[in-house]
Amino acid sequence: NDLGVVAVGFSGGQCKQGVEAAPMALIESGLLDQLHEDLGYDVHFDNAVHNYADIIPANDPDHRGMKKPRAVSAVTEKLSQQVYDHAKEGKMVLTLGGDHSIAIGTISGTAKAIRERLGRELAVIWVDAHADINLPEDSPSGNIHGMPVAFLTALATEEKKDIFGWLSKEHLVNVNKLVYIGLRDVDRGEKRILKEHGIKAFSMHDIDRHGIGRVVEMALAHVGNDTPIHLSFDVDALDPQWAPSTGTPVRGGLTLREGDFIAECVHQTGNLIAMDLVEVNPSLEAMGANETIRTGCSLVRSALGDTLL
Ligand code: DIR
Ligand code: MN
Ligand code: MN
Ligand code: MN
Repeated sequence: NDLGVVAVGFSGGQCKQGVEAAPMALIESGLLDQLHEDLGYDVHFDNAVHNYADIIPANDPDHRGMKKPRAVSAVTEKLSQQVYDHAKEGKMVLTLGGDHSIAIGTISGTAKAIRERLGRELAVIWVDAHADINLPEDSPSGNIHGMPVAFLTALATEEKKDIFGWLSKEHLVNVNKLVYIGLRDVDRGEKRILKEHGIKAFSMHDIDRHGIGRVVEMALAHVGNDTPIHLSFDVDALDPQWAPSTGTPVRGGLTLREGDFIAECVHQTGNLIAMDLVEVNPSLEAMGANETIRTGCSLVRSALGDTLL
């Protein structure tokens, strides 16, 4: 029951300071102790929140509209290796972000490890208010946390080695192994991509219509019941009532129980191999920071097997 934990104090995929403080806040609130004491994991953690200061280039002009492209590329390339090193040994991997651009590192790392260990393709369940699948040219913001899925699926590609050119075939995820839950703020170009590629997506409308139980059932059916799953959880999938301290809150989101329920069901498949928890920003809506951190801890515990009874 081994769990590798990577704490990523990185905020360069978007413009607001503060997400880099989330891993320490989550850990200080006792998350890793709970995973060990209550859920029985052997936690492998290097006791460091990585900020990658030594590999972030000083000169990093915009490229194809992307902001801080070399910084995000360098950090995610390094993170990819860290996550791979855990996953190739068969450990479950928990990554605490950081903004969602770090998923370029985490998912590329697990995708490669799963191919090598099991000869399998990875499935990704992306729980988020946003689709994070903008092509650089279509992005309204230039923030790379709105683009990770585009790079991970090779819908966006780039030759330059120092701007995601390091991503190779073994790092990538097939668009038909991807499923979204919680969407409610999707950009025009993203809607086109989702349609064009027939990407499975459950919006808040679908959750209202079918209920969370049926939606999770459909999402897991799409993934298939013997496919390794990487759960990438953006805390802004939850309604701001439950997660106010995040960079781009969107009203009309999941309740805490709906978020936990998704995580619990993914755990129950027995196929979860990695989870990211991202976009907790304790410096925003400081009044709600504790609430948001509690929410983040709850989501992680649920995904890692906390049971209510
Ligand atoms: C928006 C916001 N779609 C963008 N994305 C966010 O900047 O590309 N993702 N906030 O989490
Ligand atoms: Mn012990
Ligand atoms: Mn989001
Ligand atoms: Mn996101």
